[in-house]
Amino acid sequence: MIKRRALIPPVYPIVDCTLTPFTYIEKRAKAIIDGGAKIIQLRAKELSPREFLESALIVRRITKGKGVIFIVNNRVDVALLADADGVHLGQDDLPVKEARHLLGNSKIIGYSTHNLREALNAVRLPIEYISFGPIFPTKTKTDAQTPKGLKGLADVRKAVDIPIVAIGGITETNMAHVFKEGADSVAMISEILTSPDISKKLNRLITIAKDLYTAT
Ligand code: TZP
Repeated sequence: MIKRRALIPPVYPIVDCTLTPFTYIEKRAKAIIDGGAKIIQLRAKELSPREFLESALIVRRITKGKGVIFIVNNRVDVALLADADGVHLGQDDLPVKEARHLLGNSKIIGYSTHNLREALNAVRLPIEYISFGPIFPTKTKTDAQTPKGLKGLADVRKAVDIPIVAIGGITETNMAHVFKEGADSVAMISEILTSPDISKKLNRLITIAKDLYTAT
């Protein structure tokens, strides 16, 4: 049994609004939560700020009191207004220190990294976890960098002790390899959102992760 860092649950579903029409956000998020997710991120690159906030308020409502961590992608303002549990910041979003200043210490901040240099820089920042990827090719993020592979992940794992959420092309079939190379959590978009039964899919992913990992 491999040990993992406990703060970020091992399966990290992302509701991405390019794959989820605005009117389906509640249904999809509910299915994810019914499937047993303990964390959920809302990613809405293409929604207007107003629609993003509206969606975030919906996800907050359905996660509230259920022990599900709710993370807003990119936008500190939306995270604050929706009382999310945290924000996930990209390299071009508000700088982490300024975001921490606005969010206070009780909120979670995750930070995207794509190579060893970014990961090493990230560990000095006031964040709870890094994401690293893309691990494998992905169609979901059109401007994604070259896949870093399992070797890229293993190199980062050796270099940093912060929780790593691996992302990019992760599936039910390859997730075991990703955990084996040191990820604490696997973030998935298309594998979950294109599934004909999202709750069952989540349930299966969580069971697989549990068999592989024990929390530390
Ligand atoms: N960041 C790096 S790859 C990616 C993001 C947001 C997209 C991951 O989507 P999928 O469908 O799980 O490959």
